[in-house]
Amino acid sequence: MSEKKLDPRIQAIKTQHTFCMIKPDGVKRGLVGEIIRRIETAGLKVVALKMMTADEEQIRKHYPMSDQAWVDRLGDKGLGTFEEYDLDPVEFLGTSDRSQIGRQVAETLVGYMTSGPVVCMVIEGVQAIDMIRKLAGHTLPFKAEMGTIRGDFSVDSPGVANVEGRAIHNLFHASENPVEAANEVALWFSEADKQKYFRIDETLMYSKHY
Ligand code: 3AN
Repeated sequence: MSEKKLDPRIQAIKTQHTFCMIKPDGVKRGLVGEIIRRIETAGLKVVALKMMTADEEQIRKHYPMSDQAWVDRLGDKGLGTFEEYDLDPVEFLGTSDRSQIGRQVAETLVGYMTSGPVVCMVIEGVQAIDMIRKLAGHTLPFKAEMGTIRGDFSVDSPGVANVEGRAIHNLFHASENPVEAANEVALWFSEADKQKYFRIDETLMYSKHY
């Protein structure tokens, strides 16, 4: 069976696109090459790539900051952290209101993500969204498994970050699901930015033609 005759649903799984980004701490620590190496050697294809310094407006679009449910979810995570460490959020953040804490955490994300250049990428491959999330590891560095980007190269905890009023420095962002991936790819790249090419190893890795 030739590639062209593949069922479109299967073709969509094989060529799934996801968005990922090396955050300013990853760039400043000289980890650009290492992170891209991990993505490529896993068998995933970089189809668009750029380095830029994002402005506030772009980051406010990247994180759904006008979505109250998203802000509240972030607030809940922050509150959960204070509970876990037996700390009083009012003492450190001046409030225990989930929405207010969510807003505060969201503002720290804007500051962090605009603090230096980032490297943005569109990655293509078999179940690329889940593959890149797996390579990234857990959001919180101290929980990220060894062997993942965040587990191997970052050490930070929300217990420290929230109290210090800053974002968690976790090096890398990756879209979580197909809706998020589609939105983020479209936010950071145009259709023309995405390249089509064959990798020499792709037939061997995920094709009948080996
Ligand atoms: P991810 O970036 O891994 O998809 P999300 O979507 O759960 O993680 O969270 C978005 C961002 O919010 C994270 N990148 C992180 O900077 C921040 N964040 C997540 N959990 C916490 C937390 N417990 N305390 C403070 N900030 C958090």
